[in-house]
Amino acid sequence: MALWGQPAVRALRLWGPGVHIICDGKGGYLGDIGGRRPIAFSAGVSGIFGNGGSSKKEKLSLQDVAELIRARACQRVVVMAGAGISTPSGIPDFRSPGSGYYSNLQQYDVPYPEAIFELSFFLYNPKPFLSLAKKLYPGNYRPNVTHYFLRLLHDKGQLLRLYTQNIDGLERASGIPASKLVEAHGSFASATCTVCRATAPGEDFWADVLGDRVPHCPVCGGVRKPDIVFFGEPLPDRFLLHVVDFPMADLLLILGTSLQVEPFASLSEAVRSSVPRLLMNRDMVGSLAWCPRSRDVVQLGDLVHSVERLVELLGWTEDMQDLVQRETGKLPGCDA
Ligand code: CNA
Repeated sequence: MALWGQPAVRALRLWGPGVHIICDGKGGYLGDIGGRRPIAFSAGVSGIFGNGGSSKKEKLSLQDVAELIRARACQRVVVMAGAGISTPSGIPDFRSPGSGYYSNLQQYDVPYPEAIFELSFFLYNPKPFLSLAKKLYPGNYRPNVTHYFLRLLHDKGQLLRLYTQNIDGLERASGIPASKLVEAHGSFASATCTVCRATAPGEDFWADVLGDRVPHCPVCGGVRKPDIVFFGEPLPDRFLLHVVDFPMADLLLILGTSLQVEPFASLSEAVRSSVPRLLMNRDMVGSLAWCPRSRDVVQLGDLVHSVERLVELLGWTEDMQDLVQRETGKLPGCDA
């Protein structure tokens, strides 16, 4: 699927508000100030919402979005998710003041926050990353209402794809099939030797990490790194699915992300300008703040409350309760 050259999907995991994207005020990209051209998104398909560019449209509310989903006017929902969907499961995000990783660096022996996801630092001292990894061991945390809402969207046949920046595996744990997921920043499902590139299943990596050993390659002795995308590394090939998914989407949900990491963040601009974008986050972020569109809906505040409100408006509360009960019973260490 060589639609884009490798450099187009290099991970530019920016940690500050350093990306300045120029848009034309109608939701279209013109370029970015840094000279790095964002991915050229196609916006040609005309869908149920017309061509979107010029006609005046009513402002949408959360209730309107719920109605579009409930009436199945939106059947190809694309989701962009970030660390904020997993904070209610107990996994800290990066940027939340007080609880986020940035505020708690003293736990890790790193000279600056980015170091934990830098290959050169990992080769010098893999322990800080490995201790972070150990905390994310599958089974330590459980999916929460947001993960199960996305699973329900899939069960209803309306989830086109879930793009996540998270590396905690909770989307998989909620029962969303791998075919519906793009784990844009990789996962712990496999590991690769940093020297000879030999790959291994994630279980081998976990055995070492849980035993507080640095994982080494049995072939050449190099350090093994799980297939998590570090700064400057290419994103997984599946990320290229955005080229077909985003132009086809009829609704974009953006959940629990600061939209500060590229190229992921720019996907928020990749849906057609007529397509509603619903942001549910604690604060206003990214292109929805600096390049808003007429069909944007913003629901600020705690994600669990927002999702519960949406589920209620959808009339899916009972379905959710059934799903959560069924699924939590399947998770390890749960007697239900
Ligand atoms: P981030 O930059 O930390 O932003 C998280 C966003 O979510 C912020 O805007 C928060 O205000 C918001 N948020 C947090 N909790 C809630 C809540 N309960 N309700 C509403 N909003 C909330 O994280 P991003 O995902 O945007 O940044 C991308 C990085 C974070 C990726 O490279 C990830 O690999 C990395 N990360 C992942 C995890 C994980 O896998 N769970 C944890 C920490 C960091």
